[in-house]
Amino acid sequence: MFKKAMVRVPGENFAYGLTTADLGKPNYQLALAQHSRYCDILKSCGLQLIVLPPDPRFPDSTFVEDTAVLTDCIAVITRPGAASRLGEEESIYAELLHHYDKSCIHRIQAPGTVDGGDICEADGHFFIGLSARTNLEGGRQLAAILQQAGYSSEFVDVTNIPGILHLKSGMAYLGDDVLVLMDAMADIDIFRSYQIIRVDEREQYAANCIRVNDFVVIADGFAAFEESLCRAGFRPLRCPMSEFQKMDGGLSCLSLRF
Ligand code: CIR
Repeated sequence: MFKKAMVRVPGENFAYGLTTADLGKPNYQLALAQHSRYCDILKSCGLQLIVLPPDPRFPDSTFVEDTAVLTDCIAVITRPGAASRLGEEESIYAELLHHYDKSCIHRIQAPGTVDGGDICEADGHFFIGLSARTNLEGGRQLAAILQQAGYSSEFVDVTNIPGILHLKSGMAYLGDDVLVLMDAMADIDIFRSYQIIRVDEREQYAANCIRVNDFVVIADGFAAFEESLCRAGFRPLRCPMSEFQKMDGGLSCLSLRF
């Protein structure tokens, strides 16, 4: 069960962040409205929200997930893999000091890089995506920190999977051994022991969803995926995400849940 989530309100320069999506420029007012809806949904799942103000130094800083990996007993402050995002993690570290004992907060060191979007936890086992943002050195540091804390992990190389920025752009863990996997990842051997909900290529963006206590928060507009979730016994809640999708962001990136 998650109790809290940390989010950061998008800043006015949000549209100047990094993106590869060819979906046009986001509308700031609509992004604020969608962010506010996202916060309301998390609250309706029972979470207490920690809402950080915009950080105009970093246009991508609303995507807080990339700055930390949180577990029940430790926090790992990452070292974001994009030069323009390096430094976002400092204010998250300062905030996490209110929630974790300082001795339980670890840090990825240079030359390692890790983006939280590459890390997918499945009940104490961590899939660590190696991507354009998370390098092998960063992955190894994270694996060692996790191992010391009693968690297991394994690497998933996603560098050659087209159309995804991070591991979790293409997958999610829903609990009870159920994985959501985009079509291009559904046959990776590492995932064979899980029950798989496969996301059709046309609905690929929907693969980034989040299990929050009794619900699964999904992006609005992906009817076939929503139907598969209901059939598998999950309770989906839809959130409009168009403006974040334009900046390569998904549902998981908008919060740190713990
Ligand atoms: C970036 O390129 O870093 C941001 N525009 C999007 C980050 C999305 N984060 C995530 O998937 N965890």
